Amino acid sequence: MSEPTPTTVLAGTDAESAEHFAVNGWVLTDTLGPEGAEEVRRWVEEVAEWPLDGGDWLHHRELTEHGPALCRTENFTPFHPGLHDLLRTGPMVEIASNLLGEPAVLYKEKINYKLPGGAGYAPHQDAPAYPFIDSHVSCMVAVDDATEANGCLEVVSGAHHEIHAMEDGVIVDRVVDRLEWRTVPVRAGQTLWFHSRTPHRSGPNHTDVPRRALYPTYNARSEGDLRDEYYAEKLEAFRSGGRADGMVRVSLINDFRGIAVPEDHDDDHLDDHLDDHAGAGS
Ligand SMILES: O=C(O)CCC(=O)C(=O)O
Repeated sequence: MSEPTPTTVLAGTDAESAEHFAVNGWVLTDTLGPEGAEEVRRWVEEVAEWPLDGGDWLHHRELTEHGPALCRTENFTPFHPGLHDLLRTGPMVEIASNLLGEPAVLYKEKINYKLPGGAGYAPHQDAPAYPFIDSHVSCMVAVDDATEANGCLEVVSGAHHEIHAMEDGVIVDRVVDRLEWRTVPVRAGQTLWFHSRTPHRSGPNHTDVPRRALYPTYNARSEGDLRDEYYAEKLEAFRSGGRADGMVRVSLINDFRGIAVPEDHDDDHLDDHLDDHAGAGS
């Protein structure tokens, strides 16, 4: 098979997609189209308006040069019927099932907002952050066009058969340097599927518009429907406190480069606080 370009868009439900995924550890599909993307954009805006402490969803904020900004929401499908049906039934589950080779079930879901000035993610594999199950397939459903300037994903092809050397959940520099990273711009409505061992990373959003994306993760139903267990474990881990390095704790690994909003944050001292973490979000 010849090396695919990042813009090759496959159906997702056919054998060619499954083979592309098996060989490369990622595949690009056109699941929503522009009209679907518009509807999902509205839904994501509704979720972003939910109160910070008003329910069982999890909102996370980061400190950007523009002040505190929403960076992630998790556990939202129980509270939003449209997003529930999109991520837990229909074509998304069919594609996940095709890529896993057996019926899939939703393991977890998040929205990454990456608002203007929002931080990127260090090189990592998701698998160490996903307890109970060996193999997952995740995807980035682009709500806005994801470009190099606003922090689209970069992936490594064919490197999803092992867990690479890591420190603190992040792939060590000597391995990062020898991997071949490939930037994958994704248009709004397209979906980039990737294996939970596919190395990936992303830069910050240098533009003045959001780069929002949904990230559902699926596992083979035969391994169990463990979504409730996943969130129970995560909440338990989060109760033990935030990250010692002053970054936002959004994951069971320390891949996110966003700066935590201090409890006593006031905008007058924003620059001082950002200076203390200079370079962290890049
Ligand atoms: O949204 C991004 O830029 C990267 C997200 C990511 O790698 C993650 O959430 O694990």
